[in-house]
Amino acid sequence: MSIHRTFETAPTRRRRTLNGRWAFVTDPDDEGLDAGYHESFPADADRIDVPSAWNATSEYYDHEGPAWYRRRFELPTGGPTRIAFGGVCHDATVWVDGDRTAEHYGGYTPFEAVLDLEAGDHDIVVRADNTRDERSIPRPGTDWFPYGGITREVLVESVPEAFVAGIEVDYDLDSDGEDADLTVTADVRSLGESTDVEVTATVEGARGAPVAGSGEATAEREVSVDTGLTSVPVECELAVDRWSPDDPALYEVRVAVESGEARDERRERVGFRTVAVSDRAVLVNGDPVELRGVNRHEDHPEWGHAQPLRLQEIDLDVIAEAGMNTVRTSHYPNHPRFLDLCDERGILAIEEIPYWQFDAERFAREGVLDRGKKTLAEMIARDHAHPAVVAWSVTNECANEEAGVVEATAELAALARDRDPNDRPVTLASNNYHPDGDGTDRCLEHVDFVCANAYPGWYAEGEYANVLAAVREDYPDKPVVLSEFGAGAVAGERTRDGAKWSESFQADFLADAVRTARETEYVAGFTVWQFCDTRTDPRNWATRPKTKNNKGIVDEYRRPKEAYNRVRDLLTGEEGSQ
Ligand code: ADA
Repeated sequence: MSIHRTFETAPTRRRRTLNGRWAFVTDPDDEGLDAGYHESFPADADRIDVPSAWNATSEYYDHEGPAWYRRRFELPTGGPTRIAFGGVCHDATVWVDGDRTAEHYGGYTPFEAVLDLEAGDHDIVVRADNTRDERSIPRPGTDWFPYGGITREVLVESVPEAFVAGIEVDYDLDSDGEDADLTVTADVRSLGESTDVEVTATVEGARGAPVAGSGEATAEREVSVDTGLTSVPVECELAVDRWSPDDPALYEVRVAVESGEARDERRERVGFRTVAVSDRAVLVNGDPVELRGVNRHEDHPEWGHAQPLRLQEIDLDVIAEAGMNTVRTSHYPNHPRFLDLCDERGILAIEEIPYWQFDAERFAREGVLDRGKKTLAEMIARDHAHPAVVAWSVTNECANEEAGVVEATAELAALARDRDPNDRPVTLASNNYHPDGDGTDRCLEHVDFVCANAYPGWYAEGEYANVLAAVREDYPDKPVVLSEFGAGAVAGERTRDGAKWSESFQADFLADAVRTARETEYVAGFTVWQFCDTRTDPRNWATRPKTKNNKGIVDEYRRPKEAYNRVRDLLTGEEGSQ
């Protein structure tokens, strides 16, 4: 298994990770560029782990701004070398041996550089910047903590002159879902002159997955590729076992590029299923599936965004044990290994990009829409093969009553549809129907189902039933997911009368809202705000007890609150049985 996924992704490549200790220095006055840290790194630098989030350490707990990383690595043989970053929060610049080799904006999606390097020692320097300003995504003032750092894995691997730079998996299932027509598109990147390559795509049951599908197919093509990227579609057909939440059958797609003696192979994993919507439900393989779930941040006091595999597994255990089947990855693309685990366990995911509470003025600033579009395209390119991902969410609680936001939303929704070969539904989270909201939400015209965020009874007076009815009145043909609802509870706070901030207040509140959602026929499901207590920013959220968003149904260390047990009993049918 690869370190960054739950399956092997590039078996032919000599690969190593650059995870481990790097030299590290913060740069609060942003002097490093002028001082040339990429050429002469400060001698008194500290050391830090990669991957990690510097804001999850006591030394750099509050640092917002640039910071610099450096390490050496040794290559046993020279040649084309791919250096891949899983995620650097949020603005990254990379130098190798003093040369600027990569830049990337957006902390939650990957990027890479391919260089021709000689055998021997090399020096890599990264500048990571988590400054939030008028053009940043996320924006300043988020009610969550955009940790800084190299928060996901760094890989270095040798590749041949012609190699698989990317894989797109597009398929159609026949009407009874037993046969799949597949187009596997290999993005072949060639560093040399025009050359002939043979591209082979093989599909077969995923080794090592809890449920491996049966049936297999292979197809190949010979093509001539020029220097740069060439997309090579390879088509095949096979009889398949469908993926479903109850029976999550997975397949491995192996793409090999051969040129002379050289062979490169890269793998992706896929599950065959359809996703669509009716006027009241999300349909997986044509059947309505009640979405029962949580909103989950990649947050933990020790790790922040840089979550180890074990924590990802624990979180999914906790979610599944509550009788839940859905995660909204509020509010950004999650680690792809977390989505691998969702695929394996039959947990559904709604994946989002970090347009959190943007208004038209912010969208209109130079580069802001392009940055978000790039993140959306990168997320879809990275995650479209995951059967668990059932929808793309393009915004959260933006000022949807403003014309500029409606225009931006239309562009984002169109881009998601254009880029996703599997035609998933597109959604967004609207709070216009919150009792204090602005009413009719025209952005929702551009999505397939409505995600409604509302906190009646917490931030405002009101009833969930009325919020849902107001959405339905405007969009009678679209299913509604109650995508955020919740109440704060300080873990351990118990009062005789169940006062606000106590665990019992939260438990009663959530049980009522979940019942209302489940009793409303056009409601396709619900995702509780939120899975665990999360860090927030005292500068903006001084009113949050313990500087946390305390609406978790488990605390920050995943210890269940009363609400967790209550919701679990509701969903697993044990409520009232004691
Ligand atoms: C919003 C927002 C969440 C969180 C929540 C809350 O709905 O989308 O990120 O801030 O409110 O707890 O108030």
